Amino acid sequence: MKNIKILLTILIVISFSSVTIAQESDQKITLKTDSISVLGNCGMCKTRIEKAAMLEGVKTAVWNQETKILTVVYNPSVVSNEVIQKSIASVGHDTELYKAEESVYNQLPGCCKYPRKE
Ligand SMILES: [Cu+2]
Repeated sequence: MKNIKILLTILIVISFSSVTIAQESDQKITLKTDSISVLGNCGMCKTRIEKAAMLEGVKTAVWNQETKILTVVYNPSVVSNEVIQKSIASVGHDTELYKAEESVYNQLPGCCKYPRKE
């Protein structure tokens, strides 16, 4: 009988903790994940692009050198896809929505001068 009581207590504790976990994952659903096409060449570009994308409200930003796709996880109530793209364009990298200024692009190191679409 005592064993059953202990078992019941354990079950109750487990069900309470799973409710807490469910609530936490509900909060995570408010984060958005977007894939953005960003032009660049090398590892230096990757560092520059990801740094520019890490604005307030951005949880993770990972740029794939092969596919030229940036995957961002962000809180849409703090920052937007457009603002992130503008920030990346401002450091010299063309995104699907914004082109970098010619003068900024020209200041990139030689290895980072990716072929631009016209
Ligand atoms: Cu580069």
